[in-house]
Amino acid sequence: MEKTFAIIKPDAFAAGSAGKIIARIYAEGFKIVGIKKLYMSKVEAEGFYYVHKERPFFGELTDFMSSGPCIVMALEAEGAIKKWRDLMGATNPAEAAEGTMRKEFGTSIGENATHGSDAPETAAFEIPYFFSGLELL
Ligand code: FUP
Repeated sequence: MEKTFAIIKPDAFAAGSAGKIIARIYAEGFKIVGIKKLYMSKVEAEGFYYVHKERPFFGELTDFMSSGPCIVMALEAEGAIKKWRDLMGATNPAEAAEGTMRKEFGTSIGENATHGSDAPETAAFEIPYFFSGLELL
């Protein structure tokens, strides 16, 4: 079983879409092994997205991620990383396939409703960034 890390971003949480997104996660067969609501600080968002620190959108991205509460999750399934990326859809909601989370709940490339780890090394950094071992029992 593989684990991935997911976020219901501040736009989707504020819009009241968290319940629908979590229902889809269960319907697709994931097990939620960790889940909590938190309100990231700017510094915490910068640490989470440090790989993007040289990108032009870094300031905007970390402002958005610290603009309101979100839900962070550790998800488990066979091939969880790709499975959740597929369910999320393309980064830009305008390009995301029908039925994906970003198509359904995202509004722009920045405010795109969900996050998911893109590789095993990323998941290995992202899960413990937010969850202790005890929270994943
Ligand atoms: P993804 O892996 O699909 O989340 O996309 P990236 O890792 O490329 O980007 C991380 C986040 O940065 C995106 F979810 C949204 C934001 N972003 C922008 O705001 N503008 C861009 O041009 C690209 C990404």
